[in-house]
Amino acid sequence: MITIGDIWDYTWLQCQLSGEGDDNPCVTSEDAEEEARQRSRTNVDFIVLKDLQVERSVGEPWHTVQWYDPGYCGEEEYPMLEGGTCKGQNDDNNDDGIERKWLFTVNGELVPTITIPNDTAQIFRIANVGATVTYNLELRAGDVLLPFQILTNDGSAVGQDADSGFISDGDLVLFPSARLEIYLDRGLICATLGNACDGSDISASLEVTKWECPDGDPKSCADLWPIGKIMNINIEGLDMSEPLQPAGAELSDVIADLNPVDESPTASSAICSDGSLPGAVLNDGEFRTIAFWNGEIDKEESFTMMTDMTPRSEPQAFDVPEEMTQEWLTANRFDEFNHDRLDLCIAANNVETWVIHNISDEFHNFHVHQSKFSVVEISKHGDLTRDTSPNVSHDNFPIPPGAWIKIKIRFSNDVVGKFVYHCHILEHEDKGMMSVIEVLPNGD
Ligand SMILES: [Cu+2]
Repeated sequence: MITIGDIWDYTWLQCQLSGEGDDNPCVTSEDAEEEARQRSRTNVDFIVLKDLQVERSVGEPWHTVQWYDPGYCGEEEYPMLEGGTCKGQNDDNNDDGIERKWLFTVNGELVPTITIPNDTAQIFRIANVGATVTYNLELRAGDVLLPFQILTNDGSAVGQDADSGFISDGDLVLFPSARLEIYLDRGLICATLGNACDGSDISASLEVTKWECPDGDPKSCADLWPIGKIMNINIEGLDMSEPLQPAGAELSDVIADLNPVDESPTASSAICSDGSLPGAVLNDGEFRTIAFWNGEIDKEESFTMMTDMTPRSEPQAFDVPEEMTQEWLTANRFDEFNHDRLDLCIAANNVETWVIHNISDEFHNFHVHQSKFSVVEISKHGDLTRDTSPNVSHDNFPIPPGAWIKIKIRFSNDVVGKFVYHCHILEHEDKGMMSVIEVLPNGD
């Protein structure tokens, strides 16, 4: 994983030190000294999640499998993890003479232990760098879910300040490529543990857990992944008397960018690289339409992403494929990624609004290169830890089956050229849920 900059570039505990920003600057030198002291007592660690499917003939070296198999743990609904691999895969008594392991690594290790020293707070920078698996993570101490504060998702600060931090003890749902940064506050954990917090060490863990589809049926919305512990977290000497230390984070200026003042959309005189004209400029209230679809019901599953450049002001009825117009389907449906095909061509120097439908029967997560976006409306959300306030910018966003989201995204002259937008589940994007956008230079 590559990281740029420093967590304290956009996060603080009580106030921002000199030169860091102006959301909440430290006022006195004492404040600044205390802030520096608190930061020195805050560990910042990465949690890099990467799963691997490997196999070998008995006695041969391990190698990764050629074809990824969601059922690699077996056909149980929720196979259990044991020691970071599927339960039972540690026994090498397979009928076909091939040993298999599905490794759920954390920082390259199986079930590593991290210790949070006494008198220390903790920031975890979590990333799902796997290709396909979606993680739903929980922090647990035995049966108790531990609370944490979400600082950022996908590198963008979640709207909050020291008084109104986004506290959660729930699901950390990370689709492929998703990142979350969370803050573990010893006081907050102690408040949750109550009498158990008597100054002795707490054995906590990071667990992959089940997750709920919007309709409550776990099998209805996505592939099912193995569940169980993937990391031990030893919190030393947790003591009730330790104070709360909520953290803050600075909202990115991307959002301010999405709300231009005194600016009218402008057309470009440039021509798209396939010779066509760029899409019409969107007027107030208008949007373009994108849809994820898993192909026709009576055919083999395919992975398709369709884009309609036509400005519209009413969402189309996309609940079932039959309701799509036949001409639009014929013109737009694809079954594999084609990097030569241009799906969307627009002029830069505009804020675009897109409505993205998931008309398939499983989750997809929307991702676009070059620019973050804000989600301004969502039809139904499900059980996802995502701040959907329009003040938060996103890099990828999960869309439940049957749902749609409305996003706003600014394309400046800094991002002209061709790039892609896609579902970030590797199998899906490779098989066609990926489209090419061209942004044409426009004005100055
Ligand atoms: Cu997908």
